[in-house]
Amino acid sequence: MKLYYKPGACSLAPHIVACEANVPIGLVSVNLAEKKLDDGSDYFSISPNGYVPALDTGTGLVLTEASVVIQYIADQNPGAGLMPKAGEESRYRAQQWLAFISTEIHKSFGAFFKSGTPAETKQMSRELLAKRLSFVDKSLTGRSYLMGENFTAPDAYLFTVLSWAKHVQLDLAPYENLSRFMRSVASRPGVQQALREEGLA
Ligand SMILES: N[C@@H](CCC(=O)N[C@@H](CS)C(=O)NCC(=O)O)C(=O)O
Repeated sequence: MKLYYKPGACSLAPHIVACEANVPIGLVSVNLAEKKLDDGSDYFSISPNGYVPALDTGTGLVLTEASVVIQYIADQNPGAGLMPKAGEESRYRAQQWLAFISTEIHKSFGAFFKSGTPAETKQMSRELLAKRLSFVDKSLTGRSYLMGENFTAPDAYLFTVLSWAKHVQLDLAPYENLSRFMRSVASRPGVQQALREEGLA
């Protein structure tokens, strides 16, 4: 399998899942500004929308969308317990978290990274993020991770998108549970491995 990535982007989430689940993947760096790979080839031919992550599963299937790529990788080693089995109630809860992180948190950060975003749009995103982060903070009361005491795939995604907070002057300190969560996830060996492999640690 090959994961198309940019250091620290949302592709870090499936990368963490691969490291945590001991699923071997090759990493292919993408120049997102030019939509090119290191060999000069056109990234649009891999990912039609030109964004990361994309996963070449090696079976002729190329998947995009972080929330789906994450699940595909986790399902390669079910024993690692990063995604509950399909059909179980907990699978839907994990998918609910993935969808929430994708649409309510990941997308809200987009406004800060696109050049030319009007100040009012940024302010609206900031206010929405504050509401959604309060909800996640509350959800983490009395539990180490989103799904309970065990680290699962949604935690990798949440950690990844919240690691962008420092780039947009969003202070996580008032969210005590989230701050604890970030420290705890950052200290995991699989997470450290992914960060090292992306040149971030
Ligand atoms: N809908 C996609 C969005 C992925 C996305 O926003 N990727 C960003 C990096 S975090 C990217 O590649 N941006 C460059 C671009 O869109 O041109 C997903 O959920 O995976």
